[in-house]
Amino acid sequence: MPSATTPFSVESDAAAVTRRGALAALVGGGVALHALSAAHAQPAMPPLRPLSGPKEVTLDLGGWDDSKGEFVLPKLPYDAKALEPHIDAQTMELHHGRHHNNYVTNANRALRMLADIREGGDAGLVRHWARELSFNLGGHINHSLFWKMLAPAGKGGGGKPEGALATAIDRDFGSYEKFVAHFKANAVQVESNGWGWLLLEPMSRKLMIVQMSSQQDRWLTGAVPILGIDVWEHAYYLKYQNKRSDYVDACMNIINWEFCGKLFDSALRTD
Ligand code: MN3
Repeated sequence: MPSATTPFSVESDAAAVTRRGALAALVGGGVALHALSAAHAQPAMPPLRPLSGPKEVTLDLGGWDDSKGEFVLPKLPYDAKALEPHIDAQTMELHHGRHHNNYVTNANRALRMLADIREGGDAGLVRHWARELSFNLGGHINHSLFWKMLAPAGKGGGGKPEGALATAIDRDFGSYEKFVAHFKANAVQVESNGWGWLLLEPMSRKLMIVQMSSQQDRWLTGAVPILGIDVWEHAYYLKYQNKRSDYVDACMNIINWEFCGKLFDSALRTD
């Protein structure tokens, strides 16, 4: 296993072409990755579906109540203590029940305030409430995804990605081990509060690892989230104090790769 300080190799142009061709084949029908070469012409890339498209995955986060017309706190998909010893029950209860709940409450409030402004309120406050909406709704979406991106170890959590996501990780990062080293180093090195993300970048259709500051800053328009780790101190401080790297290591034992794989598959689907 490479350490977090392992330098990341730069692939050759030929390798890059091979890898792009491989994803095209992946999309088109699942041709084996190793059977492709740089000499193959690239088929036209089908357009990405929007994030809201695949109903069975992205609309099933439980964060919106259509009858109320407002955002709601989704239930945890497991008991608060189910992620122990990697994440302790008290952290989960506070993180979900207070922090996440605050994002929901404040996102709804921002929407109400913006509606009031449209009915004659102070238009000069749009900037303030737009910022509040962006931050709090970002927090709501991030956490709604995060709970589902984790699962109890041995009960959906842990192991390795499979299927198309595993193939794309090998293509874009060289190997699963190189991906993990890069992903962990990225999350550990987020400055102050934020997130480390694996995403599908919509123009290149490649997997990329990026950082998010706060709950939304530095995000890429159109990016499809595949895996995110919350590295705000509230996510780990009770158990790990300032040892963020230990927390990130622990998280890798409880990743729900099946859910992450569904996000990836849905992003690739063109029907
Ligand atoms: Mn959080």
